[in-house]
Amino acid sequence: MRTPIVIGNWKLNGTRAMADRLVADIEAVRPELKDIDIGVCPPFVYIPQVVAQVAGAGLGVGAQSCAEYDTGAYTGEVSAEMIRDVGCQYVLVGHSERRTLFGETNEVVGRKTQKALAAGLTPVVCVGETLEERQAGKMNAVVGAQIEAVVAAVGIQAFERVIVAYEPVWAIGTGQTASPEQAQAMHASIRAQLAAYSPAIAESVRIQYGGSIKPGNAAILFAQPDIDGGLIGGASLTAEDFLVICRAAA
Ligand code: 3PY
Repeated sequence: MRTPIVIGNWKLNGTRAMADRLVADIEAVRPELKDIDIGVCPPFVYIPQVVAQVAGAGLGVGAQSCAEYDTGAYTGEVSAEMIRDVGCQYVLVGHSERRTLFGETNEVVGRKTQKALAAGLTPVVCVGETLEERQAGKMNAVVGAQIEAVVAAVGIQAFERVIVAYEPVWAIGTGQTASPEQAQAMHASIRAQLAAYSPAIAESVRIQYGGSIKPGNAAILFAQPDIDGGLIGGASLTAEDFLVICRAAA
């Protein structure tokens, strides 16, 4: 049995006060949600305060990206080691906004996954196709190549410590969500791809769905057999919505 995991991706949003309130509200309900893992990914600058706040509360903290380098003259970058050093457990890697707006290729995502694992973090590797790719029937090939690049970089065994997040690009920040059937089909396809390397790892790897998950559609998505929770964007910014989504995964 895979433990569902719900992670809030705050993106470029928040203030110290907002982080404080949101985390306090999630923590207050955490004891009722013992059967799932929950994490939040604030912007870098708020990570230390959130880590201090959640100490011992069973809430994981992650960063939204990490550098593909360890150290050196890379202005503006933050390494996986640093992220681990301030107490994070997770790091998102290859979110579609990183791929499309910041030019992260499959190879870069592979290297970042490698750095995250080496630092002792759990990488949440995001994959997904654009609308054009889906309309051209290329979605399985595109997502398959994204997964393949990570397998090539870290090896299949490392997937014991990797979480995959399937986030169709056309469903991110658009209000459009993949239907439960579309999402399930892609999750099953990712699992089948991994099973060709190791059936045991394919069975145990957690695959989250992401892309406009809301309180109203979370339960039906999470009810699909190969969907193990969600990576939540806008709806993770208010405790009310985020907690409805967490409850749907429990
Ligand atoms: C979204 O739901 O918009 C996301 O990008 C989650 O990462």
